[in-house]
Amino acid sequence: RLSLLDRLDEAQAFLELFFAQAQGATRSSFQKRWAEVRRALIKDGHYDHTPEELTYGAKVAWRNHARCIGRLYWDSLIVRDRRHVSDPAAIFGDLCEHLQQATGDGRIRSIISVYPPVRPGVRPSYIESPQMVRYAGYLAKDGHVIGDRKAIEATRIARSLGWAQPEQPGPFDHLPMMLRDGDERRHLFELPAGAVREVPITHPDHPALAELGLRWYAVPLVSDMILSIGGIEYPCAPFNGFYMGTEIGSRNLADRGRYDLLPEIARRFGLYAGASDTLWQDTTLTELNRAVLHSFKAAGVSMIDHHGASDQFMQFHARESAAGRRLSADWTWLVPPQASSACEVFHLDMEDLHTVPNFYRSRASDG
Ligand code: NRG
Repeated sequence: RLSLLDRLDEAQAFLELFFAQAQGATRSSFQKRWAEVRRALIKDGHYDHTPEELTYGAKVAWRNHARCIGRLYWDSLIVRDRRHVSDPAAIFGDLCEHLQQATGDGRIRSIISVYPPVRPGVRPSYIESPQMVRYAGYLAKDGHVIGDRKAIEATRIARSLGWAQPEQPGPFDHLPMMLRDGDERRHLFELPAGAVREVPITHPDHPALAELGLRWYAVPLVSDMILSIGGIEYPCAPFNGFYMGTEIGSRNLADRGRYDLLPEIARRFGLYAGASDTLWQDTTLTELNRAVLHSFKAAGVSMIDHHGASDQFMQFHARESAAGRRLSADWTWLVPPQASSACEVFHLDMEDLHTVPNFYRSRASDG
């Protein structure tokens, strides 16, 4: 992606940033490291980050990511340096440990695992699945869908690669994780039983919701983004934080292209009214969001509501300004899909500055 000149520029800028924040760093320690990195880049087109550089780079990539509303605690990211783990089976095994560590007892920890970077002439393994945990989607001949509509294609591919789908397809079947090795060969791995913490969705006042048997997994572990630090790209650097309720309540379970549950839930709650100006969809969305927040809280699994997330983001914004940094933010991604104008972020001017270090996608995007 980057030319040698761009790579040199990014490396220098990153090292300047790193040494400026590193305690007790002197101009001469930067000069020494930069001379070394510059030589390596010119000679081999590559340099290796020290563990400290990698840790700081991953944190700053999060701090810079314009589409994330949850950046206030960027400095508390736990960075697992896994650059010595390279084959798909070993990566998958290691990621199972990441998931377990992140899930804990429900108080979710924000973690990133970093596997080998791209080197000149050598492409490392990477993960094709957008997240470690995904639910399958099945399209019946009559057009009826079971599960996540967005995963219909991935489910078909998994099956064609030998995944034995459950005899009785259900709405929340775990898809196997799909990795590619350096030769672009696909490898499938099934998540071990018990590895995935899930939360059954119930409503505080409407027992009818539990009858639908809805659930969602606790930890969003995003696995298809490329981490870019100082001109070096890490195509396999899966990370997790925790959910904002609307991701599940307003999108995953509600979008027409996902579980499309609004009509069904509205009917069960007696909210369905046909005419759009009764705002039955708005009311149903609110109730579904209440249910998601209530269920995660009852299960003791970390989750933030969108008002809390908006407030945290404003705090992040204030801290960044105080540190003399310009805010890079993407309004279309940051503004919650629920009660948008009641959230302060709706009223904030934003611009995506595409700052590096950062995370980006080379493949189709996932919300
Ligand atoms: N909307 C997606 C997940 C995207 C990332 N969300 C996070 N990330 N909260 C979904 O599965 O609904 N994170 O790292 O916490």
